[in-house]
Amino acid sequence: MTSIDDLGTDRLRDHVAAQLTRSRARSAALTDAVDEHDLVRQHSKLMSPLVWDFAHIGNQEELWLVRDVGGREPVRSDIDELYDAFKHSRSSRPELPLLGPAEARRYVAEVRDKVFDVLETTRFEGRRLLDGGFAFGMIVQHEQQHDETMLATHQLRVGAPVLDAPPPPPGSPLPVSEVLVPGGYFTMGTSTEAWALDNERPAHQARTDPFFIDTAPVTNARYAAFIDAGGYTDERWWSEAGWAHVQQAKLVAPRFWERVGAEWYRDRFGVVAPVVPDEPVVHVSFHEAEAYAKWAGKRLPTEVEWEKAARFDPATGRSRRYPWGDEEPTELHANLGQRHLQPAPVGAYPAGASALGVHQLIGDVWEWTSSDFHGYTGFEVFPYAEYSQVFFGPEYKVLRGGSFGADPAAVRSTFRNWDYPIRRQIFAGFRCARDAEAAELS
Ligand code: AVJ
Ligand code: FE
Repeated sequence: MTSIDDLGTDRLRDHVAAQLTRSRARSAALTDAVDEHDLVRQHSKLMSPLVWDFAHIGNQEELWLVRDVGGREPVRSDIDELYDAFKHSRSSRPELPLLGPAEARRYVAEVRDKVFDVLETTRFEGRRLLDGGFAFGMIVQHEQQHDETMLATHQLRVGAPVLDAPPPPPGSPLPVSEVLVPGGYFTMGTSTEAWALDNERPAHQARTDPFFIDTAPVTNARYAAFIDAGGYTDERWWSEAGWAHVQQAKLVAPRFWERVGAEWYRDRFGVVAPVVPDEPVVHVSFHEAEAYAKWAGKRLPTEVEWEKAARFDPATGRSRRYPWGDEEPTELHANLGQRHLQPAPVGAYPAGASALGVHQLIGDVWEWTSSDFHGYTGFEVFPYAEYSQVFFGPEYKVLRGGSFGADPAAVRSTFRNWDYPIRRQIFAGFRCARDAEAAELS
């Protein structure tokens, strides 16, 4: 498809239905893969039990699509409080009187039945919530975001592997390791993308100085060189907060890495194997990313720089929807949607490169930026403050680009993710940038 704005009502309805169905198949696969005990137990204090995510997906869908858009009676108003993410911390959720697996499955199916009924009769107009099918798009993205969270829970789960996927395409060396991004203004954010969330809006002019950005995310081989150079025990590379954290948490390597003799191994969804040198490093915190960059004589990009490298086309001066152009991602453009259960090696997606020649910006690993999470000038809460506004502030860092576990419906070049700088259970890596010296500007 091209853009949601170009679809007629019937085709938009079909598109929504297909996205809802595709998302539910993923949620079902992630929850059907384990037994009932694994669904209700806590695999990590950082995560909810899988059965909480699953019923929460259904509850959000009920709140927005059955009750608000559809104006229907509640399916179950008695459970709203249990599945309100602001009422109970993740670590306390296993203690709650949650719906059991069978009950949760019945509940989400009943909600979905009603949603298809609402979808049949909804015209996509008259309310901002309905423009371009936004409310449905928001719920599709919400389900996919929780599916990525459930995938991270699977990564933390101990036991025999239950997930499987083919390997990603092979890599190939890139001709250059960094490219120059010209200074000046470009269009950042969006006011037109129908399913863009509030924090991506509005489109605005943003300026950068000229800078260099790496053509690929930092690889395991490069990251291992930082470890071997004593990076984790050298205070020079760390911010004050990063240094305090690395010592207190006794960090020595990315999460899920273990040294066996002279070699690094990693545990990925229960499969232990040697770390592959040319894959992007994953499961590092912002602090580790920042320390690596300093050690390498570089820095993290700001999110303005990241988006400019991803979207700016110097030939036309306009910003693209995706690095490769305006078309939706295909399997040739990016490693998304859990098609592969790992980041792809550097150079695996030549068709996904940006106009400036930057690779793998979308998919593979979320990329830490140096930016705090704030609303753009002109930001307006829509449709609820608890999606992004309540998280604005210096305690969260912005991540960009999506991971192998992020669905195409939930990733765009304008999409903004955020997390605490110490978090490592998400599928996060990074790439480096640096200022351009006057002598480098021809
Ligand atoms: C955008 C990934 C930070 O999972 O906390 C899910 C998305 N918001 N339910 C999160 C979200 C409400 C959010 N992130
Ligand atoms: Fe949620």
